[in-house]
Amino acid sequence: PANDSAPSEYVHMDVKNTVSQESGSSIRTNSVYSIPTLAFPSISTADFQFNLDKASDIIVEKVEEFVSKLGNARLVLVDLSHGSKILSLVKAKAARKSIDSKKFFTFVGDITRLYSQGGMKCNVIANAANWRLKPGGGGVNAAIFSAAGPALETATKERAESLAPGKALVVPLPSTSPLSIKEGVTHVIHVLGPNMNAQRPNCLNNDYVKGCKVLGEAYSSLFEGFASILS
Ligand code: AR6
Repeated sequence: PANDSAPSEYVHMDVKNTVSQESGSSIRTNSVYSIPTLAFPSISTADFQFNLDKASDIIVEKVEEFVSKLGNARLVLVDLSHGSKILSLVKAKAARKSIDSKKFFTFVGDITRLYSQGGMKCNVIANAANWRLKPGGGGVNAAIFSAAGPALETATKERAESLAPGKALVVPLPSTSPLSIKEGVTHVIHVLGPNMNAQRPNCLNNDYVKGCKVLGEAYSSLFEGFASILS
């Protein structure tokens, strides 16, 4: 299969819905691809070196808490490779809960190319940001700022100068941004997670009591930010 969990299942599900709702011939109709969807990376687990097992517990807990409050909207955890440990952990743990697999699933792909390469339109994407809300630095932050072009930095600056750990910032993406034009992204939500990497600012020095609290707050802020776009 081309992907980690859902594609064939959810595409089949979408095809059925589309045909019954619209008697449409193409599966690439707007109704299918405009299901409000938040794609998010695993916050803090790469450059910020947060423990994957603990992070996966928090992701599943927060998804379970929010997914039922989001109407027909979907949450999708994204990572770059089929070997992603965080995707495997989250998939396994989510399967043991009664989380609706149409509303939450994992997906392998570049978060800046989910529609053009993965065929999955996600109107909102989350970024694992740095506290200065600056481009670069590697990881998903560098990829998103680069794909979005300078419009994202300008739109971000208009809203905030910095971000505290556990907080999220919703930024509407100008329609001139390549991420809007090519991928259908309307908003980027910057999230700052807890940092366990001594080479990065505000290192928590393995304090996982604090770290788990801050990571939980980060996902709550992210999902509340997504809900605010939907309402
Ligand atoms: N598409 C999807 N997932 C990705 C992509 C991508 N293009 N690139 C990385 N990931 P990280 P953090 C996954 O390090 O740990 C930056 O320098 C990656 O495999 O981006 O929160 C910022 O400026 C991992 O699962 O974020 C901050 O200083 C997840 O995204 C710092 O890193 C998060 O990895 C934040 O570190």
